[in-house]
Amino acid sequence: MTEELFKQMAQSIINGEPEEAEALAKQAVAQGVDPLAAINEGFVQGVNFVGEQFNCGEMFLPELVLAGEAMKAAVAVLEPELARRGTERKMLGKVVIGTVEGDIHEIGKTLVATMLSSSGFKVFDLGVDVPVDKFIEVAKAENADIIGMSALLTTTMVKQKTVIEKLAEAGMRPQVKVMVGGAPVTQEWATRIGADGFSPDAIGSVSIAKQLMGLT
Ligand code: B1M
Repeated sequence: MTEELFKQMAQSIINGEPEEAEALAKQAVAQGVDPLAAINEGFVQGVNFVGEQFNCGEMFLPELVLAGEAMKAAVAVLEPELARRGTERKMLGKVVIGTVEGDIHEIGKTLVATMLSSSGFKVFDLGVDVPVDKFIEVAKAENADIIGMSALLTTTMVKQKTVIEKLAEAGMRPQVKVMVGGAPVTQEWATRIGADGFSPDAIGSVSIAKQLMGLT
């Protein structure tokens, strides 16, 4: 029966139905289903599928956006339940993430943030058009392990370099690791600016973040 519920959960993400995802999450809570299992064996299966389909051109942007929203709706119901049960997921690390200054593209960044958070990272999402100093300020205040920066424009990706330079000036390197991404960003660019990790997609960002934490 739980297997069937997990399948429906994955399907609600694939169909991009935030209301259905929220209802299924509430149903799981009401039935006493382990919220961690609901996230990992239910919803995350759907988001992984959507990400893969998007990467191979079988699904498109609107589906991706809706899947992200559905995922957020489900996690919003399940996170408090995890905390209430005192079975909060093992926290893998703290990530401060945002889209760099001058850039308002938010979809990819939000997907990466959702994937990281669903995988057990504590994520501080600063949103879009994030000033250089804000990344550093929040990373310091929250004692973050990783700063993640998204950039979608060739004119704004240079801000990723500025943040890394300012982090070094603030004496926070190499303790605070840096992961970069976004459509124009490449491994070559990441290496050139001294970033510790790069991922071309949201799914890959989870393995990179785990690597940066020394977990794999
Ligand atoms: Co913009 N835009 N846009 N835009 N826009 C692009 C990026 C562009 C390539 C379109 C084009 O010309 N073909 C082009 C950039 C050209 C360039 O610099 N080389 C462009 C332009 C020019 C502009 C404006 C300047 C247009 C104008 O006003 N003249 C303007 C800039 C505004 C600004 O930011 N200051 C602009 C505005 C917009 C909208 C507001 C209309 C809208 C954004 C809406 C929103 O986000 N709420 C928008 C959109 C939707 C796009 C395209 C069509 C799609 C971007 C997207 O969401 N992709 C885009 C064309 C394209 O990329 N094909 C385009 C889907 C998303 C899931 O992918 O963000 O790449 P992506 O994220 C991926 C990976 O990159 C990776 O994982 C994600 C999931 O797999 N990833 C990371 C992302 N961040 C990561 C961080 C990580 C790791 C991985 O670690 C931290």
